[in-house]
Parts: sequence; structure tokens; C-alpha cells
Amino acid sequence: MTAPASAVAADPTLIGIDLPDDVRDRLGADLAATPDPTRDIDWSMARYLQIFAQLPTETLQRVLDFGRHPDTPGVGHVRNAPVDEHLPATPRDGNPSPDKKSFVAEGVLLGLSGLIGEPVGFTTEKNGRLVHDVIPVEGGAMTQTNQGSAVFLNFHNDIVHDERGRYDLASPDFLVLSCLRADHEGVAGTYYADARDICRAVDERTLRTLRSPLFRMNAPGSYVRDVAGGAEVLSEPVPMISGPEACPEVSAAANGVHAMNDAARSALDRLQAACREVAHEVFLRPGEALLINNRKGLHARSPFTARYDGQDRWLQRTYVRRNQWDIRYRATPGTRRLH
Ligand SMILES: O=C(O)CCC(=O)C(=O)O
Ligand SMILES: [Fe+2]
Repeated sequence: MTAPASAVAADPTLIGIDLPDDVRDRLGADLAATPDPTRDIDWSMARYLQIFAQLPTETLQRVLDFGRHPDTPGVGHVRNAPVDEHLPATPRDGNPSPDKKSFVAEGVLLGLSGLIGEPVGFTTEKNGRLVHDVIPVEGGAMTQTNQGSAVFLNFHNDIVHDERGRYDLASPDFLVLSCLRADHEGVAGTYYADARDICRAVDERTLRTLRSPLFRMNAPGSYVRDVAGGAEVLSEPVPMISGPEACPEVSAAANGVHAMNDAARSALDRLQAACREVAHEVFLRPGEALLINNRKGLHARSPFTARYDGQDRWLQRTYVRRNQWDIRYRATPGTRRLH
């Protein structure tokens, strides 16, 4: 792991995006006057675009470049974003808070998301909502899911179960994580390992194995729990790393990867170790967000202590696609962003 993000802003695989105070205040005032985005999401996305167009041109370009170019960094750390004046208790069940009456955090999350793509929902993840609440939930403390807290959430990317047998194709291109409340001790770290750095860190033979279709991904925990009755649902055999050397893509299921032989098993262990060696570490605080490219790298989270007292760590998250055309076969009839 490397130093906290503030010290690595110049790193070529992490960009820092700092909003000046006057811009933060202007965005905050505009977002505070914007209604609940779930009332009319397409109108709200248009409004957020207008609001975020006020960013300084260079800042705006950094975010746009993050979304549009294969050779840009895989993770962006946004700091000094506006926050809600009043933040209710962290919901204990991981569902949206009925007491949240202003939508500044949602505006920051969706506004940033709209600059890099389109927020989309998946029926099997958070009931298809566009804004996900990522909160420690008591029953899930030990799980490899976003409800966990007591265990290290292994390096993974967010994938979706798909009837076609590949879970890495319909998956989001990006996720955005925005912090409303840090954990009590402030020790919950979010990590990002860029595939370019991973490829440099492992030996040639391991890389060749990781690039071979010797791995079967288990479907996400939410799908296995809610749809498959707890049984594993494995993908077809896939490689973990694919694509050109200069801009590789990496995919690893959080809920378990089955290696199909011994070489694949040790390559998988080496992959997790390499991620830990090369990862950026960010301790998210209120008013900060991470833009995460879900193809260029893997992310992880350190353990932390949840108290379930209404003051626990609270992130909001979106899943973002550059476009929805390639996943239109999954679209839920009568909806536009739900797959
Ligand atoms: O809690 C975090 O920092 C990351 C959780 C995560 O992997 C996710 O929400 O997809
Ligand atoms: Fe994740």
C-alpha cells in the first residue's frame, strides 16, 4: 500500500481533483435547491450537468478525461465537495434513510457520475436503485459484500450476474463512491490497484496464467443470497486479465473465484498479493468521493469496527456505464436505466 492519497496526487494512476472553496459553495447552494433526483432522474441529470458545468475548465476536463480515455488513471479522488447541512443517522439496515430531506450528497454523486457516463441500476443490486447506500449491516459484517466491516474486502471489481455466462461484460464501467460519514475510528481504507501496475508487479508466467481462461467467477453476493438461495452460480471460464499490454482490463469476483488448476490457484493468490503491493489507499471523509474505473483496476476495503449506533460509516455509490446500448437486452421493460 502507498501513502494516503493526499501524498500521491501526482501519481500517474491516481488523480486528485480538488474543488476550490468558492466552487464548492456555489455547487452546494445549487444542489441544496434541487429536488430528490429519484422523482425524475433524466431531468435531474440534465440539471446536474448544468450545475457541474460551473467547475473550473481544467477541473472539468480532468473528470471528463477520466471517463473518456483508455490511458488515463483508473481512480480519481475528489475533495472539498459540498455536503448536506443536516445529515440524519446512518440507517442500520443499509436502505436509504427516510429522514434525509436534502439531496446535496445525491447531487454530488450523480453530478460526478453524469460527467463520466450514465448511472444505471441492476435489479439484483440494491433493488435496482440508482443511488446505493453502502453501510455496514450487522448480519453482513463478515461477508465479502459492501455490507461487511469486520473483514478485509478482497480486491475485486463490481460485476453482475448475466444469463450469458459472463459477469464482466454487463457490469458497470465505473463506480462512484461518495462519503457522507466516515467510520468511528477513521480507519476504513478504500484501495485501488491499477491493472497496469499489477501486470508490472507479477512475473511473466503468472501473467500468462492470469490471461488464460482458467477462472470461474461466482455471482455477486446479493444475487447468490436473494436469487440463488445461497448456492454458487459460476460464470463460464474466463481470464482475469485481458486486452492490450498498454491498457489491460482486470476482473475478479468479490464473492469467490474458482481456479481451474493449481497454476491458476497460485496465480490468483499472487494477484491478490500484487494488488496489496501496488494499491493506492484512500481514507474517505465527508465531502470526498472516489471515481473508480471498474475495468482498469480492482478495489478493496480494509476492516473497520461498526457499532450500529446510527453514526457508522455511510457511503453512497452509483454504477455507471458509458452507454446502455450493449446491455439493452437486459433492460427491464418500461424502464430506462434498470437492467
Ligand atoms: O466500502 C468501500 O470503501 C468499498 C466498498 C465496495 O467495494 C463497493 O461498494 O463496491
Ligand atoms: Fe466493490
